[in-house]
Amino acid sequence: MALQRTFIMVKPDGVKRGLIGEIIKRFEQKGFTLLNAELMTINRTKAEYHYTEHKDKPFFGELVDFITSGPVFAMVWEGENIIEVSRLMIGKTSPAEAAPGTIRGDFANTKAENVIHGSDSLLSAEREIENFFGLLKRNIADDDFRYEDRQSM
Ligand code: IDP
Repeated sequence: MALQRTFIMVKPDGVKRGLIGEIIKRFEQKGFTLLNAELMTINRTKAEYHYTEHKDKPFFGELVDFITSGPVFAMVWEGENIIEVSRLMIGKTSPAEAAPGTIRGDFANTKAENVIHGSDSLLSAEREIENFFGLLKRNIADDDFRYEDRQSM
């Protein structure tokens, strides 16, 4: 088991549809710890850097247009094997393949506007957290206020 941090973002369609609370609820119920969160509208530079691995894909322009079209809810979550587990909770990219019970399986209708982003590796998580929150910004959650502590409250 490995304690990991990941970057999770409710995309503009998810924010507009009022899914922030539902998504936070699922991550909290799973026992993960929210370390930082902010509602923000990102510029094209931040969006292009975030999706840099897709810069040569035909849908890149459309993807950057979409992700900058309204506020996103950016979050840092921590938990055991959270990179792999959160990807399972999110579900496959395409709504036709996303299993019922996953976030995309339950809420997404299109491949482009699919409600939520989650880092796919430790390296991506580190890069994405830095892009959205910066290296120096302190985590909001206190080190001594973790899931384990809440169990006894
Ligand atoms: P992921 O979000 O499940 O990791 P990626 O393949 O990394 O999926 O793609 C990043 C995002 O790009 C997707 O979540 C989706 O919003 C968008 N995207 C992926 N494939 C397509 C496509 O074929 N058309 C339009 N948008 C796409």
